[in-house]
Amino acid sequence: MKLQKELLSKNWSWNELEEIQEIGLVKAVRHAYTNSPFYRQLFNETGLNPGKIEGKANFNQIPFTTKNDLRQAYPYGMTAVPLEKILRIHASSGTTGKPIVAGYTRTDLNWWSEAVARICAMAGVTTKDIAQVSFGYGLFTGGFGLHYGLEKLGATVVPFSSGNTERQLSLMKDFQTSVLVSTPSFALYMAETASNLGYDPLDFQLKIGLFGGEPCSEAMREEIEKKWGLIATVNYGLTEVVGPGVAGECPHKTGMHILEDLYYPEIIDPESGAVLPDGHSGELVLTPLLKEGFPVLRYRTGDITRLIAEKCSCGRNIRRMDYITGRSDDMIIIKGVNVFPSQIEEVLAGFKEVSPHYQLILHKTRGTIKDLEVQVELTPEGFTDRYKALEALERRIKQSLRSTLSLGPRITLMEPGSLERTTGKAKRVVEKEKEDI
Ligand code: DLL
Repeated sequence: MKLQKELLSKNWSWNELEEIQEIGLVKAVRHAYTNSPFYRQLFNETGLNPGKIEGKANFNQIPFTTKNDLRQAYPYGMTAVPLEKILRIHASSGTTGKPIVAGYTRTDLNWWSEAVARICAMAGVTTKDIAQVSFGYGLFTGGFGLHYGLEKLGATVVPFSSGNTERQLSLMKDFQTSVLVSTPSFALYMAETASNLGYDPLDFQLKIGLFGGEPCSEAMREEIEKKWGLIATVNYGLTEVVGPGVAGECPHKTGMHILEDLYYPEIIDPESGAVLPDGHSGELVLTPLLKEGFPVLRYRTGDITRLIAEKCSCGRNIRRMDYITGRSDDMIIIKGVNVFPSQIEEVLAGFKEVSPHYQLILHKTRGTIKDLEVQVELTPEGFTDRYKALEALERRIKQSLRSTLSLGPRITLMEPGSLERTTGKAKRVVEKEKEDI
């Protein structure tokens, strides 16, 4: 209980935060230059003197680090300590190319678990809670990251890992699990499965959802909250920076508080790289301040968001990041029109007849996208065998998408439950070459 109080009450004045960040940035640069082969080479090649970086004022002289840089450093080119000091390795899933390898020293594991504990406490988790971790345990940072954070907080942890939905549900009921830790799409899938198995999800003891690892639209959040009768909070993080434990919501749900004493956030224009002021939307760039094993400076996350500086009603001074509206690299260009999957999701959320389950099929001919198909599932209430009603719904969705995107994609309405569910991150975009159609 004492630790939870400490974690919750951890608040800084603006001046204190400023000082922590100024000192932290100088130390992070010094450590990276002195110990990371990658940064030594970067500073030497660009002729930038790391000793001249005095903090925020001239921090933007440091070139960005990209996913590609990390891939090229595979496996240990970013490691800034002797390998024997690395106690654990995680890696990004990396469907294409080499994965990104993240090595953690004992110090890293300590501050990381405390960071995650703070995110959990911020969402309202206490030592009295029983938390079921339904993220995969393995190279993915979600399972172990949340596990050690929750343990540090003092909650009771059920390390279930992902998959095996029926058994998850039965233990969740028997153990009186009060906190569900998963991707939002898996939380929704679990609720559906519970109903299909004849359980009423509202009979479970769930009170809080700690959801992360993928976007969660407001429609999806509402659906999860309604089905499970819990407060759904979202949290954000990425392997390259540490894993989960970068930012999370308090119960006011007005954006995710960034642990600014541990990470220095910047928002940049993804095209020009210019730093944008608070409130402007752009790509999030993060510099972890304490990272020892695998330091990164000005890492381009690819995630599009904005920083919110206004004080939150919870009293915390740290800034919030808004919900991710897309990734700079998930823009789809169809017939010269730029489309983000999140725009489509937002339009679909306006139709009560369709569920939050959707998939975008990019039909390609010799590598070029020729056609976009939006497959969307009807809700059980929206499902009907009246052809005319379905046709009219399809037309309304198409019109609405056309006015938002300037593009009228093909709409395919699917029966409830027909799109494939995953136990981890949902796959929203699927590419199909013509021969596959
Ligand atoms: O997903 C770390 C994590 C695990 C965060 C569990 C929260 C909970 P990666 O697999 O490296 O790490 O994927 C990182 O996932 O750059 C975002 O694009 C996306 N992402 C993560 N959290 C959110 C979120 C983990 N709350 C990538 N909202 C990031 C939207 C998210 N996107």
